[in-house]
Amino acid sequence: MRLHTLPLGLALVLTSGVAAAPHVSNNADVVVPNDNRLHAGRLVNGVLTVRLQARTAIWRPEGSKGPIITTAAFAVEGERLQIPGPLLRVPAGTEIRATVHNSLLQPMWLYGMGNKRGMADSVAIPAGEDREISFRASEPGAYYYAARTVSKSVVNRGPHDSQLGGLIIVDSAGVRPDARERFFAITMWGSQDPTVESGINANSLFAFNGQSWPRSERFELTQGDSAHWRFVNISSFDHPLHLHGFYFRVNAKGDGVRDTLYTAAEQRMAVTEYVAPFQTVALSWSPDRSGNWIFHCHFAGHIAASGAFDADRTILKPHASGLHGTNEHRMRGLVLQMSVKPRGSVTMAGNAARPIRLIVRSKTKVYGANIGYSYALGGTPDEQDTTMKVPGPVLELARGERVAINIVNRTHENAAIHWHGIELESYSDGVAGVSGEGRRILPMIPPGDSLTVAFTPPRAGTFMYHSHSNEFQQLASGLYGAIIVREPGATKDPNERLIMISDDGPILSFKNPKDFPRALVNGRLLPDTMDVAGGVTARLRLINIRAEFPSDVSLLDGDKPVQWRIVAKDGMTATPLQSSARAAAMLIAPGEIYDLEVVVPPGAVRTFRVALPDAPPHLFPPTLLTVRGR
Ligand SMILES: [Cu+2]
Repeated sequence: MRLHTLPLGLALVLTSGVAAAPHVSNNADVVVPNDNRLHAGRLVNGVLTVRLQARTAIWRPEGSKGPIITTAAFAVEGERLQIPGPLLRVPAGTEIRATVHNSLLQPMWLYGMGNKRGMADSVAIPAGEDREISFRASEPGAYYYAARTVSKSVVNRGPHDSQLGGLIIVDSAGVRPDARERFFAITMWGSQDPTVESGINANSLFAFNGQSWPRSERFELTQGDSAHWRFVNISSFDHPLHLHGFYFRVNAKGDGVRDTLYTAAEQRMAVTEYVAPFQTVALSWSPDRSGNWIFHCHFAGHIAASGAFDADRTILKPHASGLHGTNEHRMRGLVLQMSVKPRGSVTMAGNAARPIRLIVRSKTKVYGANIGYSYALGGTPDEQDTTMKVPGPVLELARGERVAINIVNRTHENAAIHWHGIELESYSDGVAGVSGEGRRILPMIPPGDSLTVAFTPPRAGTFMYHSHSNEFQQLASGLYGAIIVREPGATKDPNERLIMISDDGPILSFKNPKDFPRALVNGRLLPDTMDVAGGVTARLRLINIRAEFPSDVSLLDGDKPVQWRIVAKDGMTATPLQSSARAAAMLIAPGEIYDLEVVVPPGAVRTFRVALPDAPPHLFPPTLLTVRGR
């Protein structure tokens, strides 16, 4: 089963929330965020006994200053409610005997507690009643339980039901669990607000373990440590999870029914991993550089600052929402911060660096009435071009050659640039208020100002740069470009081509998915024909930097996918298993990068198709690029 969110899904989720009757709570229960370090219940002689209860309470995912949300959640009976719900963690083979009490005013359907696991099991619990559930946790892995009341589907749950769920972690029998391993539930709360243009209630937000940035958990690591993180996505949305500065290894992936632990040959390295609703993923990574770093969802709306959805996008004036008037990055939602202490002395690279001047501009009435942005290289004719053309210039870098990039902000608001996928020093990483260490923290670049950052790319491959400020608007409206790092002395391969997928302007409203921006390919809705040498291997460097949407991409002969090979993912050389020839059709999420090899015979014509997943083509026309073998 493939589950996506999608624009359509979003509309559905928010709509299903409107009809939800508010549950009235008799007590002043306040939810406790659950960091999933302590498990619930009593384990005796291979049986875990636990009593759970669903109630309604107040949730403050951003602490005492943020939104006050009333929602249903789970508790250990008689204790305070938790988001996510109490952790059930047992060795494989354990029998779990749960008594679940439904203290809500509606009947509840509970999923994931049963021998079949995931959506395959459900139990109905009438309002005010108990059910006893017994099942065996037979297979090691990460799973979930999740419930719905007024929502028709547990996958597309409305706001009131959206926090009804928790993690089930099954450890291998006889193996001492790794105490360093951490577990994260991803949840979302959101509802409609028909009085604002975006249609989204300004309190809508996403959370890791019940907390939204800047309240989400902070991690202290030391250079050379390793972190082992499992994510269980019990939100109705997909999330491309992105790590700054380092690669992570993907160790396991699951769907709630089965958790597949990868063999050494199946493990893969990435900086962005796409997690569909009710999927699970196990990642590990090791910081070999010190400083502050973030791990976040690459959907701009899932880390959007308060006020971002309904900002005025027509006037070149910083508005009053607080989006721009700060030296910090006012993200919110799915962001974790890690601070890595140096081990021993820190050696910084020298100052000799190739200078690059990168200018950031903005202009009104580029996307209809709305502002457009673009990058231009200083000293090139593009600097005089005021059409705000996209993508930005390709930055051609050499492995091991230090570059010093002077970022010149000629826009009307703060600027910050992230060098996505590059293993660099923290300060240069581009997250204002976070990147850097000690007292040397990267600031925002205010309008009219400039800042120089330097880094030495250690790896040849395809990467990108993009805005890390007001992303919900700036990513969809022009601030992105490719980085190609080559081996020292290597010249451009005549058979390589760049395919960059982006947005044709900002998302103004979620009310009508038909109004969503379409996908641009290399800055065009109707891209020029791309000629490649016939009969020889061409390398396609494919990047998705849409703000909010994954893309189904395929290379078609007529309507049938041809074969291609994935030779790199996120700039890292692919494993032998990844790079075997396969049908040329896959999903690429925002923040993902693939290098693909394909052969187009002489005289043959292929179509590179970029479509919104699971969306009817007559409402969401795909963007088509003709590729011709010469
Ligand atoms: Cu997300």
